[in-house]
Amino acid sequence: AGGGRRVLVVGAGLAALGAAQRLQGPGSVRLLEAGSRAGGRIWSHPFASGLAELGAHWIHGPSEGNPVFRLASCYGLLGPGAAEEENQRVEAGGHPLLPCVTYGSSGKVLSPELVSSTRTLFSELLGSAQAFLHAKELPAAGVGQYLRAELARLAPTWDEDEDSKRLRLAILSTCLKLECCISGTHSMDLVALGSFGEYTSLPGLDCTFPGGYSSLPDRMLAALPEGTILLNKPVKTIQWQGSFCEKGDVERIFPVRVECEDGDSFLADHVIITIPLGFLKEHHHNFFQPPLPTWKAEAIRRMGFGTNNKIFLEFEQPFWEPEQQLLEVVWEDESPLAEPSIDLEASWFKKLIGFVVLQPPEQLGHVLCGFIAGKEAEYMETLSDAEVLRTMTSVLRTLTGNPSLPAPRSILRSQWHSAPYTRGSYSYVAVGSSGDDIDALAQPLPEDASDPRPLQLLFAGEATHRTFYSTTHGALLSGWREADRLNRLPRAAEQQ
Ligand code: 6YU
Repeated sequence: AGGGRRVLVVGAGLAALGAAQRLQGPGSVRLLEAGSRAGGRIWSHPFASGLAELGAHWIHGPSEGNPVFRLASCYGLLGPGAAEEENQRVEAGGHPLLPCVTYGSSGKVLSPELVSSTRTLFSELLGSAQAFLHAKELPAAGVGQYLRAELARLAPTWDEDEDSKRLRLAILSTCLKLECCISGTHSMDLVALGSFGEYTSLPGLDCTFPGGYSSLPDRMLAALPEGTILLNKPVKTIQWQGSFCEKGDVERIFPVRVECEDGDSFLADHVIITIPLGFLKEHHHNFFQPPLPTWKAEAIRRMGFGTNNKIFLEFEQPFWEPEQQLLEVVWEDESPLAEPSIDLEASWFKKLIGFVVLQPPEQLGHVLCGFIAGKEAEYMETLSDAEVLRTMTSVLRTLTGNPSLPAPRSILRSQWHSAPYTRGSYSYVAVGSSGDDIDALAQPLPEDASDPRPLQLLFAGEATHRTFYSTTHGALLSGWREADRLNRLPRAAEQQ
């Protein structure tokens, strides 16, 4: 790359691919990816007779305002139902709406009326938790404390027998655990009440990719010039505010030098950093030279980044009915008003919220996808496949009341916390943090806009989108945002 700006992008997830796709003007773009594939937290993996999504599962809110939906439609990657206008108008509030059966730990299916009225109560409470966005005073710091205080106030007013009350509280416990999966956190107590209303849901009935979510990053990558991406290239350090030149060309000075773990190094005018917040939290002190300014380092520290994992189980034959698409799990002795167990070894599996039935079974086989968040999900990562499969078999036998329910034929699970270049699943606004920290994370460096070498470091990735954090569309928009920032840079300022 002789003339024009030289841009490096660290990572090859949706934010990075979006940035590369959008950059304009003369110059070169190169993606440095630590792993052996593009897509990052989008990862469709062969399983049973089809694919399992180890990372992102749905397009949340597939409608015209969702860039992932628009791009996937334009590439022809979605099924016929997804494009229907009727589907796009559904207000699902960011959740997939699936026909459900709820198993209780006594081995019986719980009353759908009780489950449905409890769910309605929980969504109303959750809605009220989102209303504190611009409030001057907060009744609690965390969403969890707020919800529990409301439940403690309401429970004595429930006009029903003790047994129904007990079951209602147990169902509410599952609702809270589901919320932990959605927010990617160990406990809703850790999620900031004051910012909870800032996350924005788009209209549309959540949909999946018939050919796997990975078909999207694959298509984006295929549209880039050959050689744009270097795989298995983990970046070790980024030196900025420097004056570097290539051997034999002392004329052209670059402000940034990126060094990889294998010793290779690359010089650039601009680097777009899309690495997950989990990695940044662990490594930013040594990763950037000079270190990040305190305001950015503090934003990284304050923001939340937790774990949501999936456990896929393949069965010879389904034990569920064909119309059931979500098998929910309720531990009948639990209550959100009681202290949760801290014995991970003895009760990690109780954090599992249930299983989504993968569709269509003719194509994918009889596969359940379990969801589990928090420390329990991280503990699960330390167990072997055989141990997890054994525990899941025993849980399902308890829930169905069938001690001879056949064990699953095979298992696959995600291990996002152990993944060295991710260290968790996605970001949330933690107690002590706010949307301002997301904006601080997104601020380019050097911070002085009149610096003669502007925009040396740019920051993208899901954790840098103030209203769509934790989603693929947030990631994509953040990549486009940073590319646009560079595209707007006056040409004169690009050359030193
Ligand atoms: C969505 C969904 N979904 C489930 C699970 C997970 C996530 N998401 P990337 O990590 O992709 O790329 C960075 C790259 O950088 C990566 O490849 C690294 O290897 C590389 N890298 C790191 N360090 C490096 C180094 N040193 N050198 C070089 N390279 C390096 N989103 O829309 N629908 O159903 C789900 C789900 C289990 C883990 C999800 C979902 C999140 C998305 O997957 C994620 O945001 C993007 O893919 C990230 O892209 P990126 O480019 O930023 O990073 C009120 C309120 C609530 C708030 N939450 C509500 C929304 C709920 C979110 N839904 C999640 C649910 C599921 C099931």
